[in-house]
Amino acid sequence: MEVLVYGAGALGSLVGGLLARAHDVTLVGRDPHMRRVRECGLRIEGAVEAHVRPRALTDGRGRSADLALVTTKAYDTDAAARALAAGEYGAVCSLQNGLTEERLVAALECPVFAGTASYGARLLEPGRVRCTGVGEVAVGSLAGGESALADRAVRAFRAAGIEAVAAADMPRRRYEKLAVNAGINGPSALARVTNGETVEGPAGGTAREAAREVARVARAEGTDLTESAAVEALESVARDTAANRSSMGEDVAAGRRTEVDAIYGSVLERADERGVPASTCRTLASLIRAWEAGRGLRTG
Ligand code: KPL
Repeated sequence: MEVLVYGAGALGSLVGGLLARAHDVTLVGRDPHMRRVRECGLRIEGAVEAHVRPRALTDGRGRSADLALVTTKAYDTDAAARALAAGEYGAVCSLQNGLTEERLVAALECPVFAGTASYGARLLEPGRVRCTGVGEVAVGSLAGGESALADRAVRAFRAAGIEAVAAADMPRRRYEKLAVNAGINGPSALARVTNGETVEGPAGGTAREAAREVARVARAEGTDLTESAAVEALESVARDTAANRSSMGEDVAAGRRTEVDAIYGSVLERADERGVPASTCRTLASLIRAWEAGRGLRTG
């Protein structure tokens, strides 16, 4: 199968690299990482080891593939959508944080799937990615239910040795992932602690309340996610990734823009539309946005 991975950061490089063990893979990312992959291949280390030679491009416009995976930061979704709209794909699947798929649907004519990936990944240096935890990729239709195309994507992941499931309950999974991100990412970035310390330490109450708020928003939107299920998912991810720093924690530590709008913005937009109180998510969003504004990282 031909697969294009748009956004060769840590997760995109790991998933794309693993897929390259069985498929014809094109990574789209930035130099110097792409240059090194072109020259020396991509080395995967840690929980899975491999050395693969995917195609590596810095411009992904006008390409074609059976499947495109979008793994950019959520704030780059519109740029990814524009580039993909200039090409031809059998299906597009997002593996991003936040509720980004609707923006892809608006820009693309091919089927768009939602995906979640619980593999841990860290980019060590150009051309080298570490797998910090073997997880699972879930692919499913945005509206829920079975889909032959999603099944095909799942078979492609499995053929490359990636744990993958077709998720008929994708609407619930998307909100569960959003609850985990809302619970871990903001508190861990503000307190500068690991995922485990976020949920088990003094910020644990804040993390759990943020996850519960997302569950209330999900239910107001017609998706059946209970508060206890959201908290259980939060605790389980925090346990499985206890020693890791969240992506927002890494962004803040590196002085980079965060995914605050895609994570908390998505929650607050829907909470406001439905009249659901979400004071914890609102506070976390305002603090992260204040941090970004103080560093000139916000445009609006
Ligand atoms: O997705 C994540 C992130 O860091 O962005 C996890 C590890 C699940 C924490 O929210």
